[in-house]
Amino acid sequence: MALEAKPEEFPFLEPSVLRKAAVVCHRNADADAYLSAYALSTLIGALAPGCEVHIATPGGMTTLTQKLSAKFPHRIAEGSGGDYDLYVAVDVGDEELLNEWKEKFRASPGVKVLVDHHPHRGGDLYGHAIVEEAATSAAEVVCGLFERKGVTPDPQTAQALLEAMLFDSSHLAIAGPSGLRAAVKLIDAGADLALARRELRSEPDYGEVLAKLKGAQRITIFRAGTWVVATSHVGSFQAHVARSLIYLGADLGLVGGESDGETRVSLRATQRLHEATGVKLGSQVAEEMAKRLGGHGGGHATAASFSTPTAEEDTVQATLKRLEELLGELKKLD
Ligand SMILES: [Mn+2]
Repeated sequence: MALEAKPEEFPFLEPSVLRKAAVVCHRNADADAYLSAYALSTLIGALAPGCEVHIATPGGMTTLTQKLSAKFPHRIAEGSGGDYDLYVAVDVGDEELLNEWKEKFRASPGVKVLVDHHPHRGGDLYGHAIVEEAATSAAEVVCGLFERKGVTPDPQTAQALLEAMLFDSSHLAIAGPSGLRAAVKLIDAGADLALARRELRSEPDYGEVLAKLKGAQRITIFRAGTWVVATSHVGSFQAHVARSLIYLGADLGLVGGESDGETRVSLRATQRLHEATGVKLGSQVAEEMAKRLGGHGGGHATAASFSTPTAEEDTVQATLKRLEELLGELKKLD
């Protein structure tokens, strides 16, 4: 079990001996992961000026992140060469999402820190964990670290953090008081809100549009009491389609898909459903299903996913059974 660390003790080793650090994002880095890593790199640079910092993006980045990384460029770690004194995993959630870096963490004698807003599920991979589940982005946790270390982010870093925060908080719509306060501080530090909004806008991705429209065509509707549950299946973009089901008005969306012999299921729920029923999709559905069917998964109360080698149809049926345990009988609508 990682120690719940005191943020003011970051980076948990004497800055003067810190020569090389790696900040590692979750697989297919999103804007929150990459830009939080970018900001952590400046923080490490401010605390340990001689330190060389690499960012690692196992399995690459999303299209939007690629665009943002051109504006916030950073040295990217190549392959698995070299060892580091300090490893910081950021926005990772499930440690499986570190890909080959998980083994690198294990094998290295360096200091390993987790900075995250996803719940940390034990394990001994990290020596120190700075986790704030109430934060709506990893960037918000990183902002707190800057503050606790008495470092003011430079305008470019403030911009990166604000964009990460907007990206992960539906443009602050779901941010809490501390997220809003952090956003204002970043603006005071030189970040431009209008620019951040513009830069997060991306060209529609044809594959994503197609997946969402096909997903809508294939909807099956269930009711559990007054709750509306919608399911669908697509080969990719399951998370986007699940979110679309919520936009269309479902209280809970479940989207399955099979690729490379693996079934992926994404789940989304409204805040209203979570508050009224107490159901947490991450711990009570995604993690539970991964345990029952083999595989891995997790997430937040209203957004979660899992993958399993079990066939898609069996997986979806078993997940609907699990939802019945939590919400009551599901009646299929014709
Ligand atoms: Mn995040």
